[in-house]
Amino acid sequence: MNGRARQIRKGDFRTAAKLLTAIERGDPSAVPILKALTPYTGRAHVIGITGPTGTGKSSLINGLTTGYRKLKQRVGILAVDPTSPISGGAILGDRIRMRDHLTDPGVFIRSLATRGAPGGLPLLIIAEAVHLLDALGMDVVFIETIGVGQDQTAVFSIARTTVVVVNPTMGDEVQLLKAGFMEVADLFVVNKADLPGADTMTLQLAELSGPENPMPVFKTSALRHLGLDELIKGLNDRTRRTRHVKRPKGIGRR
Ligand SMILES: Nc1nc2c(ncn2[C@@H]2O[C@H](COP(=O)(O)OP(=O)(O)OP(=O)(O)O)[C@@H](O)[C@H]2O)c(=O)[nH]1
Ligand SMILES: [Mg+2]
Repeated sequence: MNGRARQIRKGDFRTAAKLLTAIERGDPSAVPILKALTPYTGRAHVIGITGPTGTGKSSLINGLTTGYRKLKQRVGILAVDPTSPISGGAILGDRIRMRDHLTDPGVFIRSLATRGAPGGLPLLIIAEAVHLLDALGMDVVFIETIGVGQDQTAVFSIARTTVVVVNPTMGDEVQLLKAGFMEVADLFVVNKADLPGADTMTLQLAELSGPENPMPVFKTSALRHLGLDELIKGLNDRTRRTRHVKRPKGIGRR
């Protein structure tokens, strides 16, 4: 096996970071390494976290990561920044909200910038980054994206579970449908449930998804650390139902 692929398999973050830079640039030198890693992928629970700007996606990932770490799970986080690559505003913001985990050797955080590409970050880059973090031994990989733009919908085909994060104050359910969130969601989270209106919003969402096959809706407050354990349980239940590949013992662990 290629030396760098071996390093990834051992869980080496520095090699992973370098390879991610190559992936972002579309550097063909990444291809043979990614190919060599293919047999070691398909094990991570890939979770897409999406929803309108400012609903608390990064805060939620931060809180969920704390929970997963307590369960001894390793966590990869890919923050996809569709709009403002160079200002660094969004990237810095995400880093601050995920600061609890910046020095944790069991958490790998990376922002993927579009570098001004129209239509957002190419899906292929996100797919390759997930492939890499999966082979790196991450048990859970979060992909944070904003909204459901035409070009971003496909991200949710990579994720095993897609979580749509909304807020109590957002009201109008028709807007959500129009925005296309219903189609991509596996479960909804009403975050900022410390604010009024969370119960109404939860009911509205449950009704919207239809009585036969109601969509799971979770209420959380990332700010006050409420409802996060229940959400993790909901996510894990999904993994049990959908997981088809088992991670052999000792692989990707440090
Ligand atoms: N009241 C309240 N505020 C929250 C909660 N979660 C996050 N916030 C606040 O909401 C704001 C946005 O949080 P982020 O986590 O950056 O939201 P985001 O969805 O990642 O934002 P973008 O990536 O810019 O779309 C911040 O000021 C958070 O402190 C919550 O549960 N309750
Ligand atoms: Mg964010």
